[in-house]
Amino acid sequence: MMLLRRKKDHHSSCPSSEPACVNFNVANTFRCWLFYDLRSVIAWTGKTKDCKLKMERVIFLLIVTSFLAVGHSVQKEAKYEGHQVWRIDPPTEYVLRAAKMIGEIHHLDFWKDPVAIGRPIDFLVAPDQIDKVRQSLESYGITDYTVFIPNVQNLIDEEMKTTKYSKNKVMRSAGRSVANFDYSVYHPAEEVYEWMDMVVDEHPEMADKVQFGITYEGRPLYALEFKKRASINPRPIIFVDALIHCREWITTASLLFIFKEMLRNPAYAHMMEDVDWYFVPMINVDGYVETWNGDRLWRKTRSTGPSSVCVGTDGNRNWDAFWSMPGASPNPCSYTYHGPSPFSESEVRHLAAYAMGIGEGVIDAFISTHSYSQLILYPYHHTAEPSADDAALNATGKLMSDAIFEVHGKRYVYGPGATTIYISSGTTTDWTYEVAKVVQSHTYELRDTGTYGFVLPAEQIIPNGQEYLAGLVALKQYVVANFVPSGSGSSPQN
Ligand code: 0X9
Ligand code: ZN
Repeated sequence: MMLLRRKKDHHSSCPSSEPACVNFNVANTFRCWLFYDLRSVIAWTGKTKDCKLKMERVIFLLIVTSFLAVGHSVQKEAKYEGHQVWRIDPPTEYVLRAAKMIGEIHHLDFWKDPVAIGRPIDFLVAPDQIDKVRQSLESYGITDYTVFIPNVQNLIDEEMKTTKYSKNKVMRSAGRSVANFDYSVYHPAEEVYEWMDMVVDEHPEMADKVQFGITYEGRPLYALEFKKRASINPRPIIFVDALIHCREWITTASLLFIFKEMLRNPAYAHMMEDVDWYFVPMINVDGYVETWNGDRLWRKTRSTGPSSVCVGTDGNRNWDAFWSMPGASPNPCSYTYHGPSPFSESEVRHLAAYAMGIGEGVIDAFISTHSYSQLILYPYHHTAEPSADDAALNATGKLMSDAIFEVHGKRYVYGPGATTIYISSGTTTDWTYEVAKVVQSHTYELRDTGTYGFVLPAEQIIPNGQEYLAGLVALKQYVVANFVPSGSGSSPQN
């Protein structure tokens, strides 16, 4: 075993000649363990019988905990070993319907839902499902499908390599500032919290951190409010959220970059100058912690009902707007479970109350950030009927999509959620539109279109942030040009 191998150069780190029993402790013993073999350590500490017994007990504990730790990390790291993402390009309605049925039979995690003829369908297949799903597809005569991502675990491993999570915390925190924060890697929840603190510390003239609630597991929910105090009032308000689906890491990462640009890059000073911003970087914090420490592909909240065998509710099906209508599942084990009641989820309920506290019809635009597929979706999501503001929403969709295209040539398709992708009910932006009366309510689906899906390489954070920022600049210009001070005319037309 590697740990027991003697390393000549490090002898000095262990007490050598006549150590007193009182000198040894767990940390010291473990350090010595790295450089000495077990027998040497016992011999070193075993000068008295009493001392030897103590030492043996410590070593036993160390062995047990080491095995537990190794077992745990192996299990965690290997969770998606052999999992594949398969793609079908449905050529007919029949294949589309068959894919939906197969999804239900095998409880598949659709990364891209069956939507329309010619629109790719992506779904995750576990190793033990490969044969069964293949047989199901073949029984429906579907032989034309591709293994789009051959091993999801490889993507997760690559992603982990680029994070700085494993580095020493003290080193990572040293010299931290908004300017030198590393925007090109993903950051765990505690670092996002730290980033928020740095923002308010460094920009007291315009930034406030507001706790608007707590998560199911008791973590604080924070928003950053940016209001340039010296500027004219009232000004338009844009509200941006991220991470209601916690596996969509790019949502938070790109927005940290965007707000840094808006705070520090003179070219974007007008963003803070002309508009008040509300920014919620992590809604589903509990789920986000789970994606870092357990299941990288967790999507839902972490709540459990008293009678439920499955954990979590889909935060984007839990809003009190057309709740439990088609496009949401009553099954607690489903990826789109709508929860036991509207706003059952602490995170969703608090976010809604916070947004409503700003005022009905007061917020000029609300963006809920998701990934992936490169889409700008606006209400309605629960029905294919167009909303009363369809034309205005379509116009801003086009403005934003065109602006995004200019940056790196990425196409973001825009349109009503229900007809552009699929029907879903109880969503954030149907609620912000219908209940909070925010006309310009949009759901962004960031990069990519499926090559990496939810496990987007960190090197794409900044490019994706740059194009999303261009979309926000276009939206901000529209909002400023059409601004009518609150309560007088900026609510939906219905
Ligand atoms: O299904 C969702 O909640 C969103 N897609 S995701 O892959 N990020 O989960 C899309 C919701 C937007 N609206 C409609 N589905 N109509
Ligand atoms: Zn999502």
